[in-house]
Amino acid sequence: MSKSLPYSVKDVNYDNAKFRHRSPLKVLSQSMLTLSTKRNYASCSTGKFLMLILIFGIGCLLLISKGPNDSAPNEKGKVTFVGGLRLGKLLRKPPRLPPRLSPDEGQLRANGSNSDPKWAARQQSVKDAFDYAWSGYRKYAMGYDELMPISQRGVDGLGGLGATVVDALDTAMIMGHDHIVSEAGAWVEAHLLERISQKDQVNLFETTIRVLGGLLSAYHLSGGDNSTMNMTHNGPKPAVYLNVAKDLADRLLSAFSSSPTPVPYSDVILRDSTAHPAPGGMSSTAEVASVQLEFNYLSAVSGDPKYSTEAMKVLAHIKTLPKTEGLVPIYISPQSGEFVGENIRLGSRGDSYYEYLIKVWLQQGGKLNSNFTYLHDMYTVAMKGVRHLLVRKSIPKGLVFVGELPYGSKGEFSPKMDHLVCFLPGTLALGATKGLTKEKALAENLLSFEDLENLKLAEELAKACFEMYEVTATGLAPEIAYFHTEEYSEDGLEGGNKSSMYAKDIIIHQADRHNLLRPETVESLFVLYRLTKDTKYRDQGWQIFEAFEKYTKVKTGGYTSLDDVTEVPPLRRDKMETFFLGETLKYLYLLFGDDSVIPLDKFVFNTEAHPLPIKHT
Ligand code: DMJ
Repeated sequence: MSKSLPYSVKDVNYDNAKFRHRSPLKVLSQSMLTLSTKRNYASCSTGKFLMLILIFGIGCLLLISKGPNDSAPNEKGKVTFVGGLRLGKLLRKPPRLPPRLSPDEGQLRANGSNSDPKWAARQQSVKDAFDYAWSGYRKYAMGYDELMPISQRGVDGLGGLGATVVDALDTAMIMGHDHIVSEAGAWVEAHLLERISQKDQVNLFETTIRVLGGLLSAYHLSGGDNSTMNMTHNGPKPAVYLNVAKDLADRLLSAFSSSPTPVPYSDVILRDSTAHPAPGGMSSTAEVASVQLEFNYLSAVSGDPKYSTEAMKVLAHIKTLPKTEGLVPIYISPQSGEFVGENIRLGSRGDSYYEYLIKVWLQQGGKLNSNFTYLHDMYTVAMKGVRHLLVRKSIPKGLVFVGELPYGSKGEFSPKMDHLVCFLPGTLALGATKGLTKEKALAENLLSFEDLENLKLAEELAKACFEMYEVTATGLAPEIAYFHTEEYSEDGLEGGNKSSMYAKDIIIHQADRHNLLRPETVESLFVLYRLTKDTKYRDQGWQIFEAFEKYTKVKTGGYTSLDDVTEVPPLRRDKMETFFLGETLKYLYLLFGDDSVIPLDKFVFNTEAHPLPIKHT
């Protein structure tokens, strides 16, 4: 099937065709007619002389144009002229040029994936899946934190702030689901302030990344902050989102003010704005170091520096603590301000510490020699530490993975990789090119040795993350995988897809076979596709999406987590996590769509996939 031409090209062909078929005879007669209307002019002697020259010239041209070797029949048997002068050309007006796209617009359409019907259709499938997920939630669980799709009811697993509503809101805006923006926005406007003032205990980190982050993104995408990219005209005014965000953050600040050190407590009682440590007293390193994007942006748009000041003290404090080649233990004490234990990993409780080092630096303008350069330095050292201490290759097929050091760098290496670690390929690529395409960054000589190493590792790790899906019977990744190495092997714990060439490389323990609809791999595929333009990342994302559709979609509404991805049909759990709408489907939608939507050199995504604008300095 022939593709329809862009408007500008169609118009050029049309204009040229208009002049192509005028015969020389027609041209001559039209010229004489024109001359005859100018008799007065021809009656003076200069006029007669000019007219003679003109007639002589026309005669010569006609003779030349009828030479036998100088013509060729066109497809309709008429004569057109090849090589010789065409009389018509001399006498006609220049063709009217069609309207042209500006270079930027032209570029956008040329690269825009939505001009490719295959990816446009796939993007639409993700949009439909989001609608299906939302409809199930709205039907059985509206206002609860999460949907239990099998039991067809809601559950408050995150403190009762309607976390799915807020996590889903900006995804609906980005996808152009106006009715969902209206429903979710109306719920926020009608209920959220009241909920915040009445609820009991919430976790500082989870509430910041999902609820505060979701509100701030919704504020920006709906036109707040003088945003030029108003993505929606539905739902409440941006100021509504900002007011709720401020009220929530004011209460969350008690986690910082109650602590004797710059390290915040992990839990907040919303209704009386008090805070306390988690049972056991420790905070997770990732949790205390992954609230800064949100608090910084809130300070920027509210004009009140207190949010940013408190949050940034944590990172400035961690800068002073001893580390292992930039790597940090997963626990930190709000009482002493020191790290606790030696367990180093980029999975749970460690992951987004590393993510926010580079993203906060990017958010603040991404400049070396600024007040935030220390974050870039900490990130650079840490990634060098990852490459030196945590990266290994599996056997027999050589997948590159990131393991753990549960007893520090002097203890034994564990070839265990949480699915959560799959955020790292995306973060490594983003940190290397700073959101530019690899092609542009290379052409402008912007990549250091470290950047190139990190980019290479990003692509290798993305492969291991994808193979964690490919190796199972369902095509969905387990929560945790172990990798077969010279030192570590276990038999009989394969993923169930015998045709995978990595069946022997990846080991899945019985207790780790669940899938929570997590986003990290598709997040990295999205970032890598944007930055490298390698279409394999889109293909892999589509394969993962199809597996979600096949095995996690619940007939009565919503999607569910699974208990065992190594068996078909898989045992199901009964929970649709908020991040399936906030992150997983958003990243898939963006992966199949146009690069101009939320460009990576203008936005950073918080760790729950809520985009926040990069500060212009
Ligand atoms: C999300 O809440 C965030 O991405 C967080 O940083 C890690 N875990 C989940 C998704 O898996």
